[in-house]
Amino acid sequence: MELPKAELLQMYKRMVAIRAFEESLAEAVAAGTLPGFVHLGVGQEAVMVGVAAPLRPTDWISGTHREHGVMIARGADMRLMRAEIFGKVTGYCKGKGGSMHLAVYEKCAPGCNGILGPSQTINNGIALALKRRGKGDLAAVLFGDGAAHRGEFHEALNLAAVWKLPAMAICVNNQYGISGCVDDVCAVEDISARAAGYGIPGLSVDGCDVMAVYEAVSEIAKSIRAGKGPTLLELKTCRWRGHFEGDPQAYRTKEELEENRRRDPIARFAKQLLEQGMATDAELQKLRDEVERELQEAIEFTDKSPYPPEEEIFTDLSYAEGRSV
Ligand SMILES: Cc1ncc(C[n+]2csc(CCOP(=O)(O)OP(=O)(O)O)c2C)c(N)n1
Ligand SMILES: [Mg+2]
Repeated sequence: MELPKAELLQMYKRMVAIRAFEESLAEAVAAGTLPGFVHLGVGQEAVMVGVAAPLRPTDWISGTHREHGVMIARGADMRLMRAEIFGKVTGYCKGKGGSMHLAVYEKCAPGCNGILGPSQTINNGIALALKRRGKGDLAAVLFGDGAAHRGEFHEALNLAAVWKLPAMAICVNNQYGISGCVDDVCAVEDISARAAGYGIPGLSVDGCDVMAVYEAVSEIAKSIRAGKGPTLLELKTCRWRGHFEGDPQAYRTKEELEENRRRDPIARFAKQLLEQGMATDAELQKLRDEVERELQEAIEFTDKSPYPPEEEIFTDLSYAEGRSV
């Protein structure tokens, strides 16, 4: 698929930004300055950018506990993202969402979700609202391979299929649900094969190849906008870090981790851009430098920002108040 150079470079920059942002969070956890559970999507950048880039700004994208990157892929401001994750009042949710409930409504990204399963049923609600609005927008939801074994996965797919909802169900198969390897808990080779049980198309794609993801999502979006209902897309990828920061990963070998790094989606995309003459080394370096500067600004912005005042502890806690698609 041929895309304009500016779009390709923006995709590269966003992949680099996601990794830099996530790695800076890992450093903060290690330094003890970021408390709580943080699940990072390092290694999964092609999923986030490949899904977000071909969709319209008015399409909705939601995720689970590992999807900060999707919001960066949608163009969210890293300063407000980082401030939110650090619980600062300047964050996207005034510091009350944190990592696992981060939401960026202005980018139609209703957020992460710490409970496995409901993100798909919530997404059906968004898709139903979009269908009724009738402007051809769709709702995409990312969830893990582990979540694909939950009841909500099946219930949500069935309802979306029966009601022909404009819902794109995207299973991010990073091969693990915490410490359980997918091969030990799943009897099918491709999770996308489950789509057949609901009479909808299913497709598995290399989730480390951003262009392959882009193409698959573009095609599925066309089918959904033509009123054909949902598709189940499985993106096979790998997470480079532990399930959460601090996870000793005793359940996998060093060799496996090294093999994952060989599938590096960012290095692969850079190679494609260089080989196809779409970018020079100097252009890619410039983008990496810009990301570094923007990240430093985000760190300074967060450090200088205050925590929410105590008297606001009970405000802004309603999920739905004042919100609609
Ligand atoms: C309903 C529910 N059960 C259990 C958990 C605990 N839990 C958090 S993440 C996780 C594994 C998730 O695996 P997967 O869906 O593959 O996503 P990944 O962490 O690989 O991104 C589990 C079991 C939870 N959050 N919600
Ligand atoms: Mg997983």
